[in-house]
Amino acid sequence: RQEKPEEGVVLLRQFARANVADMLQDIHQITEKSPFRHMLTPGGYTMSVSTSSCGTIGWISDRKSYRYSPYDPETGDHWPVIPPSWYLLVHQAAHLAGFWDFVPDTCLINRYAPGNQLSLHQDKDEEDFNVPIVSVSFGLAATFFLGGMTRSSKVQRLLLTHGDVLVFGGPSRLRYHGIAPVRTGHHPVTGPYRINLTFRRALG
Ligand code: MD3
Ligand code: FE
Repeated sequence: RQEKPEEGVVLLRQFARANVADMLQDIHQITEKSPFRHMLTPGGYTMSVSTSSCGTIGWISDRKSYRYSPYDPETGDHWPVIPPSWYLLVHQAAHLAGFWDFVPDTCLINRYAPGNQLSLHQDKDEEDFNVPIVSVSFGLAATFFLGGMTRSSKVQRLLLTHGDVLVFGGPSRLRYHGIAPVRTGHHPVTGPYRINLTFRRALG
C-alpha cells in the first residue's frame, strides 16, 4: 500500500510491521544508554516531545542553537550506534520511493506523550538536502501536517499509524511539516506513547 501525496513524498503504510517488535526492543536498549529527555530551544522553550538519538552524530538543541553533535550532551558519551538491522528497512523504503543508496548517519528518536506536539518547521540542519529523510512511526496514531515551502502554505493532513514509513526527498525535502497534539490513548505495544524514528544523513 503506497500513497504519494506530493512529488517526492511516499507513504508506505505498514511497511515496518514485521520489524516492530525487534525495533522497539532496540529502542529500549538505546534509550537505556542515552535516555529520552526534553531539549531546550534557542528561544528558551522546553520541547514537549522527548528525544534521544543514535548514529555517529545526533541532533541536539539548547540555548545556543539547533545542531548535530557526536556526543550526547546528557551523558558526555558517543550516541549508541544505529542497530545494523535498521539500515536494510530504511534503504528499501527509500529505494521504493525512488531514492538510491540512502545510508543514514543519524536517527532521531521522538517520543510523544498525550498532548505532545511538534510545531510546523523545516529540517535544515543537514549538509546535503539532496539526501532524503525516512520516518518510521510506532504506537499511538498522530496527525501529520504536510505543508509547503513557506510557513503560510496550505497544509495537508495525513494520519500516521503503527508501522507506517514515510519518505521525503527531492522537491519535498524542505517542506514545512509538524505533528498535531497526540490524543490520549493506549496502544498494545507502546502503551501511552507515540514513537517516531527520523533517519537522516547529517553530514554530506
Ligand atoms: C517532511 N519529526 O524530528 S517525521 C523531526 O513524527 C520531525 O516525530 C516528526 O519532523 C515526528 O524533525 C515527523 C516525518 C518527517 C521528517 C522529516 C521531514 C517529515 C518531513 C523533512 C521534510 C519534510
Ligand atoms: Fe522535522
